[in-house]
Amino acid sequence: MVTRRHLFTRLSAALASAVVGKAALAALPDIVSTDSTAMRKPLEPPNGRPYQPVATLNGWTLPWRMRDGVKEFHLVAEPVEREIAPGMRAHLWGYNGQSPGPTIEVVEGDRVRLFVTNRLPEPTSIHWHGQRLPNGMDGVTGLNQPSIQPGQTFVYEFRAQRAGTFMYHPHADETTQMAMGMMGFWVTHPPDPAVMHVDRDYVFLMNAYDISPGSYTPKVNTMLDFNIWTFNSRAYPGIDPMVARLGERVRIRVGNLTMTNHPIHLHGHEFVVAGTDGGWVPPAARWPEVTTDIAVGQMRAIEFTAAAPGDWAFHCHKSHHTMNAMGHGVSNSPDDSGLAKQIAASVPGYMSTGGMGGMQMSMPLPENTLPMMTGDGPYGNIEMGGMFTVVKIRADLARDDYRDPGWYQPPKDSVAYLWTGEAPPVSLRG
Ligand SMILES: [Cu+2]
Repeated sequence: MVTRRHLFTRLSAALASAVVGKAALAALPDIVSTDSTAMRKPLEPPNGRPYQPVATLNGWTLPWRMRDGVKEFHLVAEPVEREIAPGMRAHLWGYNGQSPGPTIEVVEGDRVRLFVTNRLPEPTSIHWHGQRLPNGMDGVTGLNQPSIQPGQTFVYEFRAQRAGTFMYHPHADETTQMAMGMMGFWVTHPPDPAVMHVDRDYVFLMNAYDISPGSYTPKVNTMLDFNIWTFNSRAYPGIDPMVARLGERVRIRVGNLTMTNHPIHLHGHEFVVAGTDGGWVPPAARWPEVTTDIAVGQMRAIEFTAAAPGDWAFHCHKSHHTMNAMGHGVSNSPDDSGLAKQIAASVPGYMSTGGMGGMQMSMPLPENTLPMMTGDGPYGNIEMGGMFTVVKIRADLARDDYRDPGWYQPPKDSVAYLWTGEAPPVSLRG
């Protein structure tokens, strides 16, 4: 484990060769870093204009330093270790200790200065996806700037011109660097906190990895056949629940930096798409949905009123995206003929994907490998992995409480039940 002191020592050495001028070097903000996967409480702004902070699933917001009216952030691109879910860790690249990097939160009109230090073994750059900014701050290697060499620190500076939902990611060796987990969320809040006000504002990025069972490092040349589908580099049951008090207005902002689209589905409620990559959707132009497709490179902000108490599933509706590694590359024959058993007798390790519900926990798995369908619920195995979590709506929740309230206790006689009467006679038609 690298200690903080070591990090600082390494940083000092790296900075000796940095491209920024001496005055800027002396002014570099401290590096704030974490190795935690726990969701931090929304960061109330200690200075600057007020806003309502967001909650990052299994993540956090990067503190800034206010200097002469400019919000200064320090991002460090570096190798990190991320727990994907209990039982599996991955060797990724990210920012400030984790993948994804910390969320950046500013207010429309803020002057922002971002110091980006490269501690990766290869050049990088950083692109502020969706922002209006000077062309030279857009971060495309070769087009807008030279790449940030290992050890160098670059400075980006612009005014946050439009409230909305944004992302940051490299525009250098992209397939490798995003396949390794380099990305982060950015929220620009409206200047008036009463505008587009919600009670809870959750954010996360969708990302995907190809990590062979028994290994730790993503295969970066994979283009399509990923086997770990994640929200903020976490797979269910490692993903935080999104909790809300009954009646609250809830916003969930999602960015997609995988290589495919994800139809995101909420149970028990209708929502509207209140924001896209380009800003807020005018209220008259919104329509109700229970699923919305989020294409590659897109951001969506959905909103709904937490109208019904309970534990409501929230997930990608591509069913192989709610499965972990074991679901990929095995035969896909649902076995109702006993064939799988016959094959298994002669082919060691053969499994069919059909009919496997409920037996996941008992199967032997390679080291550092998540079961395909998992998650212990109040009624048994939830049989979900990957891009799945739970919206937990409770009447008795404090307004600032983001902790997991445990499983829902439904009112008596409100749960589907086993029918135990007589079977009716079979009637044939025609
Ligand atoms: Cu999906």
